[in-house]
Amino acid sequence: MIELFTANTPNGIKVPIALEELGVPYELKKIALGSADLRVAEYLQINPNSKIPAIRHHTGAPVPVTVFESGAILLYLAEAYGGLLGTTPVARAQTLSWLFLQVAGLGPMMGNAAHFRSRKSPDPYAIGRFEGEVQRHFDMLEARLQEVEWLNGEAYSVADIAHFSWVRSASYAGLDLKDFPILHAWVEKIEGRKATARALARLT
Ligand SMILES: N[C@@H](CCC(=O)N[C@@H](CS)C(=O)NCC(=O)O)C(=O)O
Repeated sequence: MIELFTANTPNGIKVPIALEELGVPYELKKIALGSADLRVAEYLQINPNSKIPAIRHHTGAPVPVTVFESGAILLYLAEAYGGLLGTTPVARAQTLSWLFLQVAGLGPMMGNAAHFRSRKSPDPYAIGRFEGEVQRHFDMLEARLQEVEWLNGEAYSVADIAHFSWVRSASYAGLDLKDFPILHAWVEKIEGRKATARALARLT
């Protein structure tokens, strides 16, 4: 059994979407961001970084497997349940490349863009820097999806799930998804998947 600690945020929705796609049952533990839940000793054993998402996988072994960081969890689940990774070495390598790009690139850039945009005294340099980086990532994704249907070039994967979760919230970084028609259509296609709908419904 998998316990999933998460919330309805861009990083938080990635894991339930993947679990629903893989058909893996999970016990949802909704965490209120900013609450003490993230800092209690039991949670720090699961994620010492005090963030969502995290999982505790009761595998039957004496000690459960704990995983934190959304990218690590997606990779763990894809390997454990045999899906969403790509079947050929070429596709698998592309899945890893685009997955790592999202967690190291688009996620932090959008998070910082949103942070600086929401400050009472906005810093034009910081906003310009992070919005510019987000624009660059969106342009890169638009170009990639002009060439392939899914980011790994083979099939829907954890790389799509990771990017989808942030791209659908383009407005956080002052962008309008309608300015990226291919990316927009890709987001609508993922929103239309039954697994996505089930995951989002459980979180609201
Ligand atoms: N790099 C982490 C980022 C996780 C993260 O920033 N989570 C946010 C929500 S999207 C959070 O837990 N915020 C609560 C807090 O910082 O107190 C990942 O990809 O999992």
